[in-house]
Amino acid sequence: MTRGKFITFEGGEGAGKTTQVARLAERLRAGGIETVITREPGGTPLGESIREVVLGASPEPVTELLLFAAARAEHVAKVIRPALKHGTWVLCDRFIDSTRVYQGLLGGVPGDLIGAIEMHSVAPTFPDLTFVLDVPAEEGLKRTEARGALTRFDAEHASYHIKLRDAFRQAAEAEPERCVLMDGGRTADEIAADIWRTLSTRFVAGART
Ligand code: Z5A
Repeated sequence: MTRGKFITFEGGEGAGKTTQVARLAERLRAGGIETVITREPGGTPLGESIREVVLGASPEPVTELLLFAAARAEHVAKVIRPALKHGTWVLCDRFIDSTRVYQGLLGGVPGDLIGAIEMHSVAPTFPDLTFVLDVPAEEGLKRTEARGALTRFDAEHASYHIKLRDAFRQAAEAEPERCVLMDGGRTADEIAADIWRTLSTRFVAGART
């Protein structure tokens, strides 16, 4: 059985990750590729419980790191790895780059601690491809405000969102083989077409599309 592909979507609030995950899943399924959509924090019953706790409180960055890592370890072991082994493609809304950015680059948790935890909670199941959706902070905020129901992250002031955007760009630049920085300021249709083009180019040899 050919291993499925593991594709993650990253970016600041309102970048359009959830929208693009749904678009890509629809297209893959239409092409006969079994596809699972999942998200972080979450993805398992325990992970969803951790999501409620961590998004509802304001823990220290290191506490957040450990909570996100606990959710991720369960998610990788119980959902992502088995699906990939079965040949299913996995599309995940946020993953390791969110931790590297929010808890690491913005929260000040040392990168070597984050890396060590990844080795035990994720390795060797790293994403094959990561789309980092890049939108100006004010555009992302406008979108989340229009949608309502802000999280404590959304409610941070504008300067935080500018730093957040820069940090995601930095995270993408650190792993250019895996991460593709996408202009998320275009229409959802344009972004979806670009994602499909990139995916087709990357996986053309192994894809069953
Ligand atoms: N977090 C962390 O700190 N560390 C970690 O390791 C992990 C997470 C895994 C989870 O938030 C929070 O957890 C997150 C970081 C932290 N911070 N926040 N907030 P979440 O999952 O609840 O929220 P989110 O990931 O930011 O999702 P979001 O705000 O829903 O954004 P999105 O998924 O990128 O966007 P969307 O839902 O697709 O679109 C937002 C709105 O814009 C919606 O009304 C769309 O219809 C609209 N939209 C989408 N695309 C477009 C385009 N292209 N043009 C115009 N409008 C659009």
